[in-house]
Amino acid sequence: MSAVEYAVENEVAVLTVAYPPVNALSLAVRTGLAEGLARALADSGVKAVVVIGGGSTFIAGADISEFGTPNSAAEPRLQTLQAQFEASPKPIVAAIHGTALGGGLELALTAHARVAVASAKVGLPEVKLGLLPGAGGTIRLPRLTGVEVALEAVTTGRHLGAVEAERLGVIDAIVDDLRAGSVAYALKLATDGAPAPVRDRNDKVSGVDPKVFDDFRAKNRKKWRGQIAPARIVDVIEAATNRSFDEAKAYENQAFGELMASDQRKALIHYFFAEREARKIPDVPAEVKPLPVRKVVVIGSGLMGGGIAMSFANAGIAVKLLDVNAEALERGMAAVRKTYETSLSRGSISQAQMDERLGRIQPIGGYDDLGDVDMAIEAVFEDMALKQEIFALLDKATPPHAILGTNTSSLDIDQIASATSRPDKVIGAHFFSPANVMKLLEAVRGSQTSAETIATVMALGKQIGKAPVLAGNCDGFIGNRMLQYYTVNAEYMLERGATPEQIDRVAEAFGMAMGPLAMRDLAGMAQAVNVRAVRKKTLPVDERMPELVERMVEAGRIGQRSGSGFYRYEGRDRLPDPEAIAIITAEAQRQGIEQRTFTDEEILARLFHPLVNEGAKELEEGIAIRASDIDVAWVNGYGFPIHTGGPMFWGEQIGLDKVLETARVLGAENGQTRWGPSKLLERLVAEGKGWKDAPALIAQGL
Ligand code: TC6
Repeated sequence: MSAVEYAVENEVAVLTVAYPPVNALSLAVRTGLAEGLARALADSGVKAVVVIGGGSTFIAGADISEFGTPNSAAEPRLQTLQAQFEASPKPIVAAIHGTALGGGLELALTAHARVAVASAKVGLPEVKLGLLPGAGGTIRLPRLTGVEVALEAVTTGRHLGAVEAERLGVIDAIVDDLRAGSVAYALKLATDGAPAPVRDRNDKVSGVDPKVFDDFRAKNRKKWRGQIAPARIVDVIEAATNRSFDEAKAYENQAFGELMASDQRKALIHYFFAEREARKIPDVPAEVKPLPVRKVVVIGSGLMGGGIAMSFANAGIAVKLLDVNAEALERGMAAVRKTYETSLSRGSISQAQMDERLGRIQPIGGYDDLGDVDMAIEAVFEDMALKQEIFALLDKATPPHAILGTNTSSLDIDQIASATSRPDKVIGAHFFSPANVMKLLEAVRGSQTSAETIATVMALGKQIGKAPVLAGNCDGFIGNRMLQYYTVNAEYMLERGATPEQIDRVAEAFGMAMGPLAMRDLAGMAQAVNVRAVRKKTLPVDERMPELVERMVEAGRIGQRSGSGFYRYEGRDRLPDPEAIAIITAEAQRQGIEQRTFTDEEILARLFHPLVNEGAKELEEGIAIRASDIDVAWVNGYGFPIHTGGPMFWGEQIGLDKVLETARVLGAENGQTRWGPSKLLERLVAEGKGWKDAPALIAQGL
């Protein structure tokens, strides 16, 4: 069957793209469209053409899975098809529902007009794949919207709703009945005459002050740190204003080629598929259907509970926010309201949206009224006895089908589940703070968690806009288990002579929003001392916990809020502080550690290689299903730079042998039990293999 169906309706040829799931512009679709257009042009009974998507969407872009294969370069290429669209003597209308993204929108920009339903979205999200819109999007979009809108839209890759897109000139008309409305619109163009192709509309790209581009670059420099694509996008949009269309197009082709060949493009496309792959669980077959979740109860109205409640309310799911402490509940609801008010004042939500979302959150003071919930998520502090008590209450108060989730970040899921009569329905649902913002949802399976419970939480995660990842039940699960190696190692390096500025500068240049020591100052040190006191008791005998945080606290330097920690602060500015260095040096002397200098390269290795080594241990133990799941967790939960693809992808790119070498050094320095090399890593390096070979090696036994 052809990927594009041909029909004629009221003298209009309707080309329906039928290539699930998202009608991506594979060779089959491009061929079908070229053939359909040729047929329509040859058909004397046809006056105009409509291109529409079959199924749930218009064309969601180039076929990403085709990149780098012979098909992507085979004719008709997208640009050939676009030239045919623009040269068509019969007007062409793109009829848009669902999403018109990337190459899909770029194709629509070569139609004579674009008609959409109000729920449609359009955008050029290539930047998120490390690319730029290489099929003329960078130089056609500003011809419709003007340069400033195009700069913002293409460098962020943001989806524009149809109503906004109509106001900006991208969409020509919004209709209720897409097919009929587009056919009528196409016929009208055939009768009245079609507008000039977008490529020939020059008024919005003429006489643009070059300062606009310089200002935009300067404004975003920090935000784009480490990324290549956004700056190249600005270059090409600028070219659209000071070169002819064809010259600018040639420049766009060149820049697109450069980005296509870049490591960042590879990493970001790895990430795109990783996020989707993470939702597929090998022992949860597709036949296991998720249960519908219409109403949720969140237990605990602190920062975390409130954020979780907002995540559901924002996605249209009704929530009860339960706290037995009336005052805490009132404070929690006030905090939720305040967060919405901030969003309202920034213009990111409307008053109506705020009212609607707040209206979905119902504060309740006890367990009497939970007969209608499909899921509960407990978000109280980390105390096993308290959690067990709550789960026993939930087991009695919620209907038998309800899933019981815990937001614990460290406790044993099975022990929590043992307080209920439904351990198959108990699961970890670990959100990251602030939960209404952070995308990671770490689902944690206990030994009895059922396939249906897992399927439900993974689907629900996607529904509320999170990136769900399934972890096994161990201390720290996937993400926090790795985190200690990053933060603790920063302190080992301080003891050995690196400075806080140097460590943070290396981490930030790599792409972390904030280096580990500035982060420690921001989070505050007092709580870290308590956490460490507990952790110290479980450390293996060959390991010593650094005590710099303790020394800082003793000196009254408890972090940014106190004005000093590893740095001193003037307002929000962090400044190097000789006093902090003196404390570090004294502690190094006390421990008998000889200080030395570090190169940036060594700091980078010591900060990030241990993550990869620990990730490999998680694979060995079955805590993470695949290396790419760890990437998804670290990008969304810990701000690991997405343009590296995540720690595991990055580790493989730089060479697993290097990671192994660092693990050997750190094992010798810090204790083999936890810091020494993963067996899996050793095998992969010895056999010259990569993460894709890990499952087979693990199955054989390491
Ligand atoms: C471009 O156009 C460059 C042009 C330059 C000129 C050459 N290709 O996300 P979902 C698959 S670059 C191939 O779960 P949703 C996806 O892997 C492209 N496959 O669904 C998944 O497969 P699975 C610019 C694709 O409803 C399935 O479709 N375009 C593509 O939550 C469902 O995906 C973009 O960057 C694709 N382009 O969201 C858009 N897109 O079921 C990228 C999706 O086997 N796509 N798949 O796991 C998206 O943003 C979202 O997929 C969505 C649908 C909003 C279209």
